This record gives sequence, C-alpha cells and structure tokens, in this order.
Amino acid sequence: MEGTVRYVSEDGRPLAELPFGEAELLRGYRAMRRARLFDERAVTLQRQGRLGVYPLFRGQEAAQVGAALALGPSDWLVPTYRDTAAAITHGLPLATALLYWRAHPAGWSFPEGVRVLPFYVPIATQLPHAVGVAHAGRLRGEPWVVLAFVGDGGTSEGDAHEALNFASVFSAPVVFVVQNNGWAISVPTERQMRNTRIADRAPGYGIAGVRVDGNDLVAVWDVVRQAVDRARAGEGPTLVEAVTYRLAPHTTSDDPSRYRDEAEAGERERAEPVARLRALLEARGAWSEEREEALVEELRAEFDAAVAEADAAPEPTPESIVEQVYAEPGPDQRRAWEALRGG
Ligand SMILES: Cc1ncc(C[n+]2csc(CCOP(=O)(O)OP(=O)(O)O)c2C)c(N)n1
Repeated sequence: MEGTVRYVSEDGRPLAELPFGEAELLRGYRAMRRARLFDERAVTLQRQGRLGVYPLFRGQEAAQVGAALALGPSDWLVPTYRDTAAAITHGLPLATALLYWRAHPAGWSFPEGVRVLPFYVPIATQLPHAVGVAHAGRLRGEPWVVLAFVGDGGTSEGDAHEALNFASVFSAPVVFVVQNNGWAISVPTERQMRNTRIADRAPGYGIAGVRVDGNDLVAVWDVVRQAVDRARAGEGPTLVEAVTYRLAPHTTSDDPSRYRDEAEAGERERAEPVARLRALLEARGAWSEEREEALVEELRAEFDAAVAEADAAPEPTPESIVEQVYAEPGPDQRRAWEALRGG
C-alpha cells in the first residue's frame, strides 16, 4: 500500500497524530456500526422476500461513511447501488432506503431536503450527472460540492472518462471516490486494467489524485474532507481511490465461491474497518462491550421502526410503474398507463 494515506493500522493502532478528536471518532464509529447493522438486517429481509435484490457493502463501510461524513448539509451525494451506507449517513431515511430496495414507488424519489440522488444501477452513468450538478451549482452561485462514487470496474466506462475530463476542464466542484474493492462482480481488478493504481490516472486529467486506505475511516474522512475543501474553494475536482475489499457477495443473488477463493475473503476480514476503529477506541478507553451492546440495541430499534414505516407504505398500483418516468407522460407512458389500469 505504498503511497497510500493511512492513519490507523489494521489492528487499530494510530500510525500518526489523528486529525480528529474523540467525539468525531465516536461519531464515525456510530455511523459505521449503523451502516453495518443495516446491511446485516437488509440481507435477512431479502431472504424473507421483503426486499428485492440487494447489493451488500460489508467491508466497505469506512470508504462510504468516511466520505459521506466529509460533506456539509448543502453538498450532494451521488451514489451507485453499492452505497447505501453513504446515503444513510448523508441523511437518507432508513425507511426510504428500504423502500428503494423493495422497488416500491415510495422509494423512487427521495424526500425533499435530502441531498442524495437515487442509487444508480447502470455503471458510471452517475458520473456525468454528478459533474452536471456540480457545474450547475457553480453557474447558479450555489455553495454545493458533489461527491460521486464509482467502483473500480466503473472506471472502465466511457462515462467515467467524460466526467473526469469535463470536471477537470471546467474546475467543477466534484470529488470522485472510487471504491476499489478488488472485483467487478467476478472480474478481479488485475483483469480490468493494466495499472491497478487508479489514483494514478488523476495527473492525466490534470486533477488532484489521492490513494487512501479505504478500510481506515480516519484516513478516508480526512482525505475527502480536504478534497471537498479544495472543490469549495474553486480549486477543482479530486480523484480519490479508496482501496477496500468487498467481504460480501456482489449482491444477494451472487455466489462468490464460483469465482473467488474464499480463503482470500477470510484473510481480508483482518483489515475490516468496523473492528479496526473499535480497537482504536477501546485502546483509548473510549469504548467497551457495554457501550457496544447499548449502541446495537438502539440501532436495532431504529431499524425496526424503519421497517414498520416501510411496511406501512400504501400498496402500489400497477400504473405507478410508469407514473414517474417523465414530468409529463409521453404517448408511450400514457398508453402503458391505460393498459395497466385495465383500460
Ligand atoms: C452499463 C452497465 N453495464 C453492465 C452492468 C452490469 N453490472 C452490474 S455491477 C457490474 C460490476 C461493477 O463493478 P464495480 O464498478 O467495480 O462496482 P462494485 O459492484 O464492485 O461495487 C456490472 C458489470 C450494469 N449494471 N451497467
């Protein structure tokens, strides 16, 4: 991990003076633990038939939560399907996230005031959109910075190149966070690209690039915070490569044992982010088993309340499939709507 920003070792020892105080570290731990609980419980709901296909993020909590914590309330988050942890950290209500993964119309548009775009499933499509939001904000004199996520595989798409180039030329206030989690479904990073150091592409676009240990919450938070500050100051975009690992299957429909040596995943458990920050906090006397139990109980109650709220959403009607495609339905949508209504 040469040339990679890291503050905390895999066993939770500080490697440098930490840029955050205890209250911030506790806030970061809470947000990561909350995200992990969401992931665990979402899988259970999916197995019960109460969510559709669900993309897990276990092992990537620090990359997502650290980046989201670096945002201010006016900033926008543009997530891929993988980034529920980031979205709930930036204010997406848990019930809305559940409804989204339930493919319920009430989860298709996010509540007013929540500056999170819906999860993008087509790979890298979100990047030109993110740059557009950033550029538009500048033209309108809005103070927002846009944080866009993409996977290592997603960086091979044309959209990624177009977004990086446009953002560079127009100094758009955008931060690209690549979660390099080692795999694009079954394709390992080494088979996706010759140069697996994705941050090294930044100089080619004339922008800043940083490689960070994506399992180190402190490092991700600090690096992205600096990138957000630069963007806000008009100093242009940054390409942040967060090196992490997808401990879980690609989605609940995937079986990684078909393509991945699962001993590898077992080995990577050692570097995982939640236990790492917990070890750091415990060594400082700022965390304990009792505090953990109390937190988990509180988070379970929060999640249960979100499930109850999602369950109470009205049963969707068939025509809702086409209602939100355009502001004004075109002839095709209108025809589909009539047919779905039995007309
Ligand atoms: C345009 C497009 N092509 C192909 C797919 C199918 N697909 C879904 S996920 C995925 C791999 C993405 O890998 P990566 O960008 O590394 O993200 P990760 O899932 O590892 O977070 C592919 C090819 C898609 N969703 N969209």
